[in-house]
Amino acid sequence: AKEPMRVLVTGAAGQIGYALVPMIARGVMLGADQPVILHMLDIPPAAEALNGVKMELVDAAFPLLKGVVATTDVVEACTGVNVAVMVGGFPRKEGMERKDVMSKNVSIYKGQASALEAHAAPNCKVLVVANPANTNALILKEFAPSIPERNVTCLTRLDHNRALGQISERLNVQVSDVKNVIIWGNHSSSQYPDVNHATVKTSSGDKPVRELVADDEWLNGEFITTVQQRGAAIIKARKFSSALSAASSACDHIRDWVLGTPEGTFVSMGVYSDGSYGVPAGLIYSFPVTCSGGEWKIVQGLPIDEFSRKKMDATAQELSEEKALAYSCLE
Ligand code: NAX
Repeated sequence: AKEPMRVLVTGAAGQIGYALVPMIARGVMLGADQPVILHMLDIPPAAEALNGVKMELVDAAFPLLKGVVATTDVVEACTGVNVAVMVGGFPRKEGMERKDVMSKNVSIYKGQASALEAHAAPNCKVLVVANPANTNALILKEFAPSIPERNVTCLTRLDHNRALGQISERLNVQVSDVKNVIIWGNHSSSQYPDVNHATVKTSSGDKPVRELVADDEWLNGEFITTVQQRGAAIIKARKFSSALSAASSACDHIRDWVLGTPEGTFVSMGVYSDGSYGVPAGLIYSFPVTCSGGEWKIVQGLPIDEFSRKKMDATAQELSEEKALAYSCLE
């Protein structure tokens, strides 16, 4: 039998946490043969709720779940973890300035970076979900210099999956037959959902999405805005933000990273830019990646047209501004 892996979920008493921890305990994230020990962190006002989640995990009697740590102590939470899913953060409240929200999150991510650096297992893989996800991940990377930069990522897989979902609905095909959409850039409404390399599996082989949809106006317009604005549409409908889809895509992100992407398929991950595709190095930016042996690699050599170039640059620009704002909070 495999040794259990320790998985940290911060913000575990929140709504994404509530959807995510049972998925992890059922093997959705790391595989049906991989035992797990869950480490759940939240802040003192949520301690009682967190304990309630722990009670439910016990009650669910998950065969793969070999232990649960529920704590408000960041050091205890981070100790020995192999995977860290950072869902906790400070949400933007009505009337708050961008800088104030940024400042709260910078201080949270700076502190949690140090705890992970000092106490996590070597080679711990980190996924930041909490917004502003790319910039929180960047701060975490900066303040955990001994964690390899390739190990710090942020979630844009939800946006990626939303794009697959929109194409599948439009063409009335199975979502599992659609692949290779790309989310470029920030997990914000400036992101660029790109279908130029996406295909659909048909009885006569893989066909380009552009050819099958045959409506560039929709693909360059409503499709993009629907994906960009999907989070807001969910809030409007549900009165709460996306939780089950966020949790599911966080599992997809880690599973593909650890266990690999299928041959010929790429996925979107927010990773530390090395300057690929003319994206400024030193930003956490969402790229198309393939994964193998526990490592991601940016897909190289995709042709980029002028329309895409502009959108990729605009979201990079927004990330550079967020980075500057985050750094100004450190002064
Ligand atoms: P909730 O407010 O339900 O839960 C957040 C939890 O984090 C709360 O229990 C809170 O007590 C806890 N928390 C706050 N500060 C903490 C700290 N310093 N350490 C540990 N825990 C702390 O929000 P939820 O709907 O679960 O969303 C969580 C985060 O995910 C938000 O930042 C949200 O914006 C972000 N999202 C990111 C998505 C993505 O695709 N990257 C999509 C979904 C979601 O909107």
